[in-house]
Parts: sequence; structure tokens; C-alpha cells
Amino acid sequence: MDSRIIQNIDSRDKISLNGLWQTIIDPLENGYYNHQYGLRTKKAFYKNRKMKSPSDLIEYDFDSDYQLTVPGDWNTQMEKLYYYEGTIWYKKSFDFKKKTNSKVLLYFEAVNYQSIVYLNGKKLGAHVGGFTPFQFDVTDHLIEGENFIIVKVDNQRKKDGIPTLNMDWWNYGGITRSVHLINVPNSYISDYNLQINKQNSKYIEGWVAIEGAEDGEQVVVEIPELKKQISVFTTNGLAKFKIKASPKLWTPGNPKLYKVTLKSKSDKVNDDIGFRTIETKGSKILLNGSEIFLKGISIHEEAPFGLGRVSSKEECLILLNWAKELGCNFIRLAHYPHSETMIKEAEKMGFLIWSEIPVYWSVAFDNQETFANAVMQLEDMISRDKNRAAIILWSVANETAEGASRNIFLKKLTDKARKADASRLITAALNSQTNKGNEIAIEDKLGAYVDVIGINNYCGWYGGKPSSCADIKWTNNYDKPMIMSEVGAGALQGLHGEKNERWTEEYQQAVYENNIKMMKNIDFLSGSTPWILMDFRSPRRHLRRIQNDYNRKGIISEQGIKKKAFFTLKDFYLSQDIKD
Ligand code: GCB
Repeated sequence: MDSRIIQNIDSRDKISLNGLWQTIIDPLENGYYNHQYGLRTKKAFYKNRKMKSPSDLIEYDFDSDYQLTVPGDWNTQMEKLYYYEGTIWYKKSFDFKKKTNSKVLLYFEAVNYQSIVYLNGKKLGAHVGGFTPFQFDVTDHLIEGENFIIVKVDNQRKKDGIPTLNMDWWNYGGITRSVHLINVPNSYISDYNLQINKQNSKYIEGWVAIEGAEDGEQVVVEIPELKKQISVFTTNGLAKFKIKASPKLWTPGNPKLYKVTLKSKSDKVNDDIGFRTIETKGSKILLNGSEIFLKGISIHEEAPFGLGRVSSKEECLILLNWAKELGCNFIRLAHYPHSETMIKEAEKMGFLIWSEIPVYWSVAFDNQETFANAVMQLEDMISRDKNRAAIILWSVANETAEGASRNIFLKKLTDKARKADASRLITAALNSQTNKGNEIAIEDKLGAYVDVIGINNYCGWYGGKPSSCADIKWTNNYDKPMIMSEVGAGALQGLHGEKNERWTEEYQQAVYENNIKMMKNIDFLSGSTPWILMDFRSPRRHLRRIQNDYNRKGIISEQGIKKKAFFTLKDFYLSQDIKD
């Protein structure tokens, strides 16, 4: 797979472009189209024109307009942008001093959803997809002294988009993650992969890709703690290696990471890498050859206290510490790739990870462009995070309705995922189960193509009484592990009442108690990630006195207060005596 993005920006010499950006709110895309809906050229906002004489007519001015903070969603920064979906122009000026023998990459960690990027009035390119990084080589576009970047950000939902028109989370717009200028040598290490050999765990193997390398260029791979250092040589920009080694394997109980250094003629990169194996055997998931039960929780990338998208490491840590307190060894990062910071912090804390792309609900499965978009998001997610031992599952979809075009689309997507990464397991969260009395059968055709079957089932909430859940018998057409990827119920924190009173903490707790009983009866169950760690914003949740724009299925409120169900789930996880 050719990677579109440089690996491990944390190890790079960078200039941050975070902070306040000048913005223009442009619902009609007036800075892009003229009154006849033709493309603007001279008068386009990306030109950042300034008055030259008092009689000049220029009907916009970045520098006297609103400011927004990057990284950050716009919805929670300004009251009038709370529900806004459309275009906002962002502008950042910065000074630059050119260096010789080096390149500069302009790197966006994420912009939701569609962006067109300009530097000094010239278009660099466009990107689609709100949760994956992208970059431009701007070496030849930068000038000595003051430069300006303008980004047209558009978060309008689209029928053919990924995600599509309909979803159960807030469509936070903006430059939601950090922006950097990355300095690299002319010939640089653009990508690499190190892993334990799946067939023979006595070997660490991998490759290093060098941009601008000559054939036969030396690459040194070093893992000092294992006393390993080897030299390999490039062919067509790629150097492959295999090292005999017996590292301590990464586990949730001991999330060991090794310092790794990669050196080429002109470049050097460091990383902290863990080694482990992951596989399935019948209905079991084996981590480093031993069965593991995945004690998990689903998490949206939303900050506590109503602050919108997570935009700092501290906010990641609040969420992750709650999951730790819950007794988890596993997290499902729903429903889109979370930030690299989230993944790296989770890895250090010993969480195994399910990572997914927003192929969610009624995606346009017949559309080839939609498929290409899904593939790009999948490949970019895998490319960015392939060196993270914590990630064991790539999920290709959530709750998609069965049908011929969906089955073909998702089968092809599982093929793409395996091609991009043969070392991990592929999954999808399915909700098309067949109900026969109190028996539920897993028969979804996608089951044949994934390694692990995720099941979303809301017994006691969207169907059935909580007490009925404990008696459900599950059957599986496939000899594969199942993860209960969603169960749950809504509760307003602090609202108390009877077990049969909706929205009370007691009702939610009863749903958890009964679903836990149900899960204990599923012998092919390998884990669970109930829905969800914390209440999160969703425009589908209208009930003013209770929901107030929040999906209340969190076991913690958005103010950080634990509901009763938190402790019910915690007891269940503490009682799972499978060793980490
Ligand atoms: C689901 C979806 C999730 C929703 C949840 C709900 O099945 O996967 O995104 O938020 O149900 O609360 O209805």
C-alpha cells in the first residue's frame, strides 16, 4: 500500500500552526461561487485580497472577522455555530525561514468533512473525510517571510458521503485536530512497519520506505533494549528486514513498548513499539496464543463537560482513566478513527483497541465514489496506526442493512483491509439478527467475511422488557468469536425511580444486569463494548427535559458523574478472572 501520509509525526521536527485562526462563516459559499454559481477566481476568498485604495470594493476581510481555535470544532466555540453545517473559511498567517536540503510538509491531523487547502493564494489540493490525516509537500510553495494558509472547510452531510446524511452523533465541523509544518530532509523515511511474524513469533519483521532513496541505500534498524541492530538496503525505495528476537510481548497487564530507531543516509526516526500476536481459533480470540475476554466499552471522541470534540491529550486521558476504572482491557473507538494521541495514550495504558471507519447506517452502497472514499478512509486509518500493537481489530462498518449491494461493498472492503494489514482481525458491528421467539440467530452474510462478529443489540431498550433479556439464547451460523459491540439504555444521571421507569438510572441498571446475564450464556462470546462510556451530543435526541441534544446511554454523564450502571458493568468485569 502506498501511504499518503508520513508515519509518526511525533518523532518529527515540527512547527505548530495551532492557535487562533481568522475565519469567515460562509453558508452560501459566496467566497467560492459567484452569483451565477460560477467558480470565483480573482474574487475568491482564498486570494485574501486587501483594499489597495479607499475606493476598492472587497466584501470580506479575514483579519477583522471572527477567530476560531484550532484544534477545535466550531460548534462549541460560538453559540451561533452550534447547529451550523456548511462552509467556514480559515486563515492562518505565519513567518517562514527557508532551509536548504530539506522539505516541508503541511500536515492536517483531521478536518471535518471536506477541505480545500490554499497556500499564498494557490490551491494545494482537497481532502474528503473528517477523521483521517492528510498532507501536502509545500516546499516549493513557501516563501521567505510571511505566508498564509487558507482552508475552505465544509461539513455539510452528503448522501454519498462517509458517513452519510443520517447519524447519531454531532456533526462537529472545523479543523478539529492539530495542524503542523513538518521539516524533513530531501530524502526521508516516509513510512515503516514493525511487527512480530504471525507464523513464527521468534522474528520481528517489517519494512522502511524512503522517499527519494537511491537503490542500495543503507537503512539501520535498532532496538537497543533487545540489543539488536541490523542494516538492510533499499530497492525501489523500500528496505525489508527480519530480526530474530524474543521481545516481552505487549499485554494489557504489561503494555511493554520498545524504543526503536530507524536511520537512513539523511534521516532518523524514533518510535515506541509493542509486539504481540492476535488471532482467532474457532470462537476464541487469542492474544499471544492465550485466550482473552475483551472487557470493553464504546467511546465517542467527545470531551467531557459539553466541550465538543476531544482536542487535547488531557481530555483523552479523562476518558481513558474512566475506562480503566471500569476494569476494561479493551475499548471500541466509535464510529470513526480517533486521534493518534488517543490511540497512543490508550496503548501506553494497556487497552486493546477496536478502530473503525464511519461506514454507518444507510451508506450509498451502489456508488463507486462512495466505495473509493471508504477505501481511502480505511487505508489512511490503517496506514497511520499500523505500528500500534494495541489495535487488534479494524472495523469496516456499523449497523448496515443487509442487501446485495451492501454485501458486495463490505466484502470488498474486508478484502481491502486484509490487503492493507494481514496481521490484524477484521470485524463489523452488525444488527441484522434473526429473531425466533427468545432465540436470536446470527445469520448476516457479512459474518462469512469478517474474523470477529460484532453484534449491536438493544434488548430492554429498543425492544423487549429488561427482564426478558436474560432468557435470550444466541446461536451463531459461523464458528467465529462474537463481541457484543453494543448493548445499553438511556438514563438521565440523577433521575431515580423504579426499575421499569424509563430514563431512570435504575432502568438503565436493570438493562445492564439482564444483558450481562444474557452475555454469560453465550459460549462464543469473546468480549463486550456496551454503549457507551459517556453521554454524547446527538441532534436525534430531542426530548428536552431528559435528552437536551444528548444521547443518554452513557454510563457516565457529560459532567463526569457515574450512573449506577457503571458499577454494574464494573462488577461484571472484575468478576472475569481471565488473566491479562
Ligand atoms: C446504535 C448505533 C449508535 C447509536 C445507538 C443508539 O446502534 O450504532 O451509534 O448511538 O445505537 O443509542 O441508538
